[in-house]
Amino acid sequence: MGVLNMTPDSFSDGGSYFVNGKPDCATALKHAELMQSEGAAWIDVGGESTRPGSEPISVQQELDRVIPVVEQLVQNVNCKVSIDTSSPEVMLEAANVGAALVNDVRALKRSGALQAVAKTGLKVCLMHMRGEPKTMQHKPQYGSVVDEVKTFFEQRLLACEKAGIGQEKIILDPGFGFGKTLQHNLQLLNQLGGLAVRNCPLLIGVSRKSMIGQLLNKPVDQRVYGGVALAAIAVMKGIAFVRTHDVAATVDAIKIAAALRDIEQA
Ligand code: 9MG
Repeated sequence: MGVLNMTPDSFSDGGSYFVNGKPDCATALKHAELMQSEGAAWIDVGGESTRPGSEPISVQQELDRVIPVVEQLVQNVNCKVSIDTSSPEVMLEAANVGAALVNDVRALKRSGALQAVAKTGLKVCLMHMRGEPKTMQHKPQYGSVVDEVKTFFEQRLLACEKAGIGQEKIILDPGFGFGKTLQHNLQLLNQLGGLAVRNCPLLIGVSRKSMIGQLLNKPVDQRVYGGVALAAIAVMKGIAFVRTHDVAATVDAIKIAAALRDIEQA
């Protein structure tokens, strides 16, 4: 899953698809076509930054940033389109113009979000986040991060079931870097195989994140190899989807990891 952030302030690609301070569909489309040619099966379009410390934006701002782009991608790119949002209004509009998945870092906890996904029948990725982006990295604490994420998944699956969202529609994501220290992220990575709940596939997003910076002491623009290594390890541990800014390198690595994972034992 390739990342396309229609934001001026995301930590890695913020402002990349803005021209004269405005979101630009043509630049976004070009980058999506590149990611498709590099092997992306999905493009994840987001309009609100969720980096630590980021400020929320209005629903109208979010709609203006993402809906024209989702529409263009659905019509012109041979990838499925995912909408990265927590706002029910954006979910409904994105579904209207052809999005196939809702990627929600708040796991459909915002008022009306469960109902919006149930109404559209879209697939959904439910991500674990402790707190909100503005404050989530202020000393996050857990008894056992693995147990707490798993319990969270079970609770959100129950909420989805009650809202009429079928289990076959659901992907789960432990939310690397969302209210977690480096130790928490490493514990989750180590125990990825044990996080699966009710056979739902797992997705991870690690590319260019601060855990790579902390481990390698490298700035955002030098974290590709670290992200590729994490993606390969995650695939070896059974992950089904990888969300990444670095599609070409990640696709190569995960093909090799998947071949090794799936080899029949003699
Ligand atoms: C929007 N976004 C940023 N990081 C992410 C991650 O790790 N997973 C998912 N599902 N979405 C993310």
